[in-house]
Amino acid sequence: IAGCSGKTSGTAGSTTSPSAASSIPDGTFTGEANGFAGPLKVQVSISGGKIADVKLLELSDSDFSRPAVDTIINQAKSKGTADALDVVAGASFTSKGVIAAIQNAIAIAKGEAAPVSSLPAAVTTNADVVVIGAGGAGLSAATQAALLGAKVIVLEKMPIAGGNTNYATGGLNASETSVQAKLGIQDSNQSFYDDTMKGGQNINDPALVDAMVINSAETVDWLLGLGADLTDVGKMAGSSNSRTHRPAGGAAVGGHLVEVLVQSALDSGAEIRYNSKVITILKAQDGTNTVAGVRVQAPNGTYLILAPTVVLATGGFGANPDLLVSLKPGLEGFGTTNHSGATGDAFDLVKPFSVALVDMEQIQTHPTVVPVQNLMITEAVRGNGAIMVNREGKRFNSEMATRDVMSSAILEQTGKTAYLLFDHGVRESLKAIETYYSQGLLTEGATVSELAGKLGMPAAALEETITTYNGYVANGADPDFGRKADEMPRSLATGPYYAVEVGPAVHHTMGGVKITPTTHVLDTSGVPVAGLFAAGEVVGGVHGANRLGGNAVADITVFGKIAGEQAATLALSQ
Ligand code: MEZ
Repeated sequence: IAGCSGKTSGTAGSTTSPSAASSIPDGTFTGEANGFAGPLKVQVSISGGKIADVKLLELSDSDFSRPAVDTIINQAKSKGTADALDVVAGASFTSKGVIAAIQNAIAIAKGEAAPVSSLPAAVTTNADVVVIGAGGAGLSAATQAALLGAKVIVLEKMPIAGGNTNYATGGLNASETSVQAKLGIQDSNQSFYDDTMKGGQNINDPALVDAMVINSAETVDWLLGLGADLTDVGKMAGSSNSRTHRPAGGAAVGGHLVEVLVQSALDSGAEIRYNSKVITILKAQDGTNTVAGVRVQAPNGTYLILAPTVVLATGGFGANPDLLVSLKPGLEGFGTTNHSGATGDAFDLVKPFSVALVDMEQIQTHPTVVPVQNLMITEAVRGNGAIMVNREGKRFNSEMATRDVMSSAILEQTGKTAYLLFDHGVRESLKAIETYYSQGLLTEGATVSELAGKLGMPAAALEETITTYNGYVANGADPDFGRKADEMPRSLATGPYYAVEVGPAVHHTMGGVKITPTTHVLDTSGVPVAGLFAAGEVVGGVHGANRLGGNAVADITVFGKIAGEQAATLALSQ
């Protein structure tokens, strides 16, 4: 993908005193990111804690992209925030680029990203632990390693932290947790393990699944201790019990966790360097398969960090269409929910260490993604009661089927998309829906028949579908598709009604480097590469052939924390 090279930077302008209205200080800040063809630079003026003005300073993309840039800039000015800016149909790379540049300027304003002028000079330095990637896994590793006393440097090629974790919405799966106990939810580690293996078609690495499950409750407590809110627990597809933890009211989990983890990493002493791409993992000169640090490309030059341990937390490759299609040709033409940096850089980085890769061809599509705009509608909407209908106004599958099954079922419908449909009761049950509403993604009708008219669907058929479904909710059984009673938490009886057209898009790459349950990276002979650890989507084997919704956030936080612990312990013992 053009525009994903990480060649980004940001520069600070003048600042004045912080505004009382918000944590964003007033002033003018320059943010940069890559568009489709190259750099994109914007100047953002903050007044009263809100975006007052955005000026385009540089655009390498063709003039053809200018309308998309103007649309995003106008949205930012009218909303006054860089949140929930809507990617422009047909110009997604340029749109994502300009959104990233505005976010970069805001991150610089808040002191969360370093402007170019303050980046450390491009000289060789030392660390105990180098973490590659500031997504959820990298930030968890950095926090834990720094809490244990290690000198930690996190290197992030993008201008902002978070990676795909920024888009994680539905929640974090964990069993036998203190939160579940408080809410009176019955669950067990055995059930979480069985569901994960079944969802992954039993090709998962059982030892990794076991480690994720066994450590999940403790990791939830760790995150709560760092200040996270995981007090709402819902049920997601493929899970036998309610175990998906998220902030109160069903708000999106990812952005919240990124905020908490960036703060925790910094508070515990870790340093985060943005716009800093690792181009080589250094190998010890004694002939052993041992890491010795990294070579970094930053806007101010190329330099080395010498370190006895490296944690790979670079994420997956869901935004690398060439690699995706080479592994799974059927994905030609599919969109992706991933951020533009998810290009699978790690696989080149680890080649000199003969690292073993597993399950590379196992790539998941998420079934409910808005076509063209590639915006994911969280599975939690179905978990909280939505149904799916085709263009004929009929249900066609249990909406709580796993993502592989649901994606295939949608592709069999007329037009290869379907409609996710719910009522006002479902909307009120899940705060995440407010984002979709404010983005203008939802078609609304005061009645089922009005909604059908707007969708061009036969009204009588849609009314019959909803009446029949509401009867199944009342009886606690779905004879048509076997949706279970506790998967139908509410009837669809309170107008207005809402619908959004959705179809499958690439979401998660289940394959990656092979690790032990303690996150040591293994070579092709099954021997650990000394000093090399990995966590998160860069790892293969945890999810088998299909990841369950909510298991990514469990994976990144559980194994990120373990990787930080292992790397720090090894580095400090030397
Ligand atoms: O784990 C996920 O990918 C997830 C929960 C996505 C979502 O639908 O919200």
